[in-house]
Amino acid sequence: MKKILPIILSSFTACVSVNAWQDSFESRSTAWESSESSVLKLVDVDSGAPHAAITDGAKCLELIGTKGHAWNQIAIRKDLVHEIKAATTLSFDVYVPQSSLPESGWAKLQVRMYGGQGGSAAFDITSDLELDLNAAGGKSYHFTWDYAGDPSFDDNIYWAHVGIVSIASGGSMSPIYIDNMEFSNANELDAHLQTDAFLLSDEWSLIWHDEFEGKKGAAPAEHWRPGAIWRKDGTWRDSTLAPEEAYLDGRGHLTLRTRYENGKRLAPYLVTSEKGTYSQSESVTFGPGDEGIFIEWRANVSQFKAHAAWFALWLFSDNPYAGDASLGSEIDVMEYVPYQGDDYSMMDKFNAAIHIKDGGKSVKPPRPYGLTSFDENVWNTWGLYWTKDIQVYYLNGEPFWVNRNKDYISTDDTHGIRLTVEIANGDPAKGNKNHWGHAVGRFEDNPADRLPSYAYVDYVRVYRKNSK
Ligand SMILES: [Ca+2]
Ligand SMILES: [Ca+2]
Repeated sequence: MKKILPIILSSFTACVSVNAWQDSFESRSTAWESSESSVLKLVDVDSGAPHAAITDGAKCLELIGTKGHAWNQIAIRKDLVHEIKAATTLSFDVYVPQSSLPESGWAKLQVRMYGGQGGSAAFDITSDLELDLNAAGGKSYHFTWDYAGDPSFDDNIYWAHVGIVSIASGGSMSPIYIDNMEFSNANELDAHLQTDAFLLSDEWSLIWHDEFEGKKGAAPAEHWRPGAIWRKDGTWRDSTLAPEEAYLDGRGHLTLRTRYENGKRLAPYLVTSEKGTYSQSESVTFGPGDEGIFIEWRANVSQFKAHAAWFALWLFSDNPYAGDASLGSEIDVMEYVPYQGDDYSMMDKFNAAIHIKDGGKSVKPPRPYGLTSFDENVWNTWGLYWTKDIQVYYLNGEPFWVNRNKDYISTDDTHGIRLTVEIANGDPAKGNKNHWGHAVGRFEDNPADRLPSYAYVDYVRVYRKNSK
């Protein structure tokens, strides 16, 4: 996770349904405005557009830079604030003839979005499309930008502009062609997935669950095994692994306690599988299978407030970081990282993400920092609907993230379930910040009202759609 700056989270509704906005540049005029150094035209093949430039209908938008500038703002629109606020993603098709590009160096198209309430912009973000100078004749591109996921994006705005800029290391870049522009909402969903009520149908069966019933103080069932064992020294990050800190409360809940005792930062870390540690017969693992699966956790973090610790509900495969989701992934359904600083609070937000490469790019919900707001004082239910094509992440029965990026959707069935507390002290050399970017200081310096901290789990349930 990147450094967290003071943020104002938008009042994002979990399940938004809007009609996608589309412009195919078919009408006589366009609301795109040229600059003093550009000319915009709606063109068809008869008026000189390359066939490949028209991807929808009969016309496209031709952008001509009239000056030889390496940097050229060639088009701007000022009337899309409603569409920008309602959607999460901007996409369009681009065609660039090779003759439009410099012979050497580099060239890119930059899309810029900025907006605010009053005179000055509250945010100003860009996304670049690198162009291939060596594509013989020319090349088609599809530009997609999940701008709502940019940490700086703010939808609490009254105006917004979208600009298209051409930038080349030398010479000019003209003409280029654009078609099939769309604002879409990545969270739009089929009606039957807009709540988790489909689980009640007889098409779904509960295939595995733990309700955490049992005597007060008892250890959880054996399928919850100590994890992070590969280090062989009983530690993980800055914690001492302490499976005995996970116990039943006698009222149907699993308690995960973390505390500072005898110089040790005790933290429980429970897994249903861990490659290299547990055999297949000792492991319980899941994946989308052929029909899809739904995994549900009910948890409570109202007593989990220790800075430098975090609690997570997640899945981890045998082979999570191959860079190929078909081989497995890390699926963080919720990570709660309590922190209250002078500038911002993380107390009522959780993180979700999918990782397929250690230290590599991850995908997150399309909102600033991938963080979702929730009521941290009550019980909440997190759910993951997972097929080979889509993952829908639910909070209290409503989607908070729809992931259709198949590059990150694991089709592998070796994912174990994890209920973990991890501890990482802030680094004094980096302003006492942990690797999440929060100035958490040291776990052991938490005041008495935050230590011990407790996370509670009411149940973990796994449903599978019945075979047809
Ligand atoms: Ca068109
Ligand atoms: Ca229970």
